[in-house]
Amino acid sequence: MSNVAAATFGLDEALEQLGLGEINEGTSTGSNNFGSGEVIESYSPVDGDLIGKVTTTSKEDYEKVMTAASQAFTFWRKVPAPQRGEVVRQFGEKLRELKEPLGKLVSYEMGKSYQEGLGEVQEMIDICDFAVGLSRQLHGLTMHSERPGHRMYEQYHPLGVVGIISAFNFPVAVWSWNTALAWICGDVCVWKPSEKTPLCGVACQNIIAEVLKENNLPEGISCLINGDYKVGEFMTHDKRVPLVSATGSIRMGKIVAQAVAARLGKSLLELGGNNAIIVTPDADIKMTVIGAVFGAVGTAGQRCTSTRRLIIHDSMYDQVKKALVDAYRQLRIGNPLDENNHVGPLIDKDAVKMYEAALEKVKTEGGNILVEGGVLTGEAYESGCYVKPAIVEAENSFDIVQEETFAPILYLLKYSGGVENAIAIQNGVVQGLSSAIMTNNLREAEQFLSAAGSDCGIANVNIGTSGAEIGGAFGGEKETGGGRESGSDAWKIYMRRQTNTINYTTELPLAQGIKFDL
Ligand code: UN1
Repeated sequence: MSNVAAATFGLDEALEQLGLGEINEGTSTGSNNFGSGEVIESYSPVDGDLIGKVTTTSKEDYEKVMTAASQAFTFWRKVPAPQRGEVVRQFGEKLRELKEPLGKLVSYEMGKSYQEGLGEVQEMIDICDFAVGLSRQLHGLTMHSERPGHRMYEQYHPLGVVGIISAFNFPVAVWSWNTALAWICGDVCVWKPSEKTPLCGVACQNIIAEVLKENNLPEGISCLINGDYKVGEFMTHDKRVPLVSATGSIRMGKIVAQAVAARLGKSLLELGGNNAIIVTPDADIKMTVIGAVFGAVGTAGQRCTSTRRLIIHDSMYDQVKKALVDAYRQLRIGNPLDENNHVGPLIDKDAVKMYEAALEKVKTEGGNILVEGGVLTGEAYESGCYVKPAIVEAENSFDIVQEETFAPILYLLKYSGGVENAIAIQNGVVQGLSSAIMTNNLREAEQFLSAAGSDCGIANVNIGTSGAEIGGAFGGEKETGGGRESGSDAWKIYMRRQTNTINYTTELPLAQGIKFDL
């Protein structure tokens, strides 16, 4: 960032507060990462400037990390869960103190608006609070034994080393969804953040490392590894990692799932979405427009939960179309740290190419461009990553509509007849993450939520597709991967269940009434 801009947005100070102050002069690995591999440079999509350099993890380094993590686990698993919760509480407190600088770094390195950067850190704070409460509740069931004088119950024990592979679009929150739960469950974590947002990874690692140090706890409870998919493969193929939690594309998820399954490990997958909002004749138009626009252009269309399709009843179609086009005219695109702007840049020039290719493709498939897209040029857009959010009238059957393009392109689809027709369109894609219906009609809403309704992991009424709260389980079906992170009982995947049967008599009766006398 230019010196003037850095001063305007307080970026240097933010980096300083996150322990990244010296980073421009050299490389940072984050504590407990022995990085001796190649160097990745992190360029900001906001202004194209180099923010810092991070050393990647070689196979040798990875072995050191795994030794530290495995040793830390033998200690951490014996710490009572509420005490582990206390450490997570302190981590949440540190995040409260550092919310602004971390939100700024997220915004500057990833490109989302500062408001959304702050929201992401808030999501981390929320999951810490949730995990603290949960640390006193990791309960199993008790059952009645069929044998006299026997007691049966189940309990949950920590799993071990949890591997986390996260994407650039939520460079800090998705890590914390996993770690906050894994830590209170007694696991230790090894994290490979996206190579597109490595400094966010180092910043988070610095924060938790300080909490661990203050509590005289082993550093290996939280480990960082850096690099591209090859570094991720160290974990997916490693038997010492019983659970790999991966967020990213469907393509990546299929590779991870197969590698982990080949060694009978567990994977938790949160992959692509192709999220739709159904707009019925009973929809509130104002709410629909706000929900759809935020869903489509928030994070420049790079959320897994971004709204990609609007399925509008033909009786409302022209009205909704007009309202959307009017709303898009008011969007301000520019530096995401400037709070006057609504939309920031895409993550990099490759993402811009994918956006352009998608717009070309939808035209050749017969789509009608309503709000023209395009790459912005000029001094304010010198990184080359700023694009105009586009709206296209299309058909659900178009190949490009069936794909998740990580960019602000909204497809308008029309339906007629009953809500079941809209639901069929909504379900007519391979992804199954988030979905929504805008309606004040109870019958339509309940039909959408019924077993014959939306097939997604998230189904909302009178709310857009993005912006889920941490209290619910987050994830989706079909090619979204089936995993659930964050709230509800998602914690169970981070633990192993053990069924215990205790005999307090002097006899040894066998189950199922089998006789076996000696
Ligand atoms: C993601 O895009 O991977 O529901 C996560 C949302 C956010 C999380 C998105 N709370 O939009």
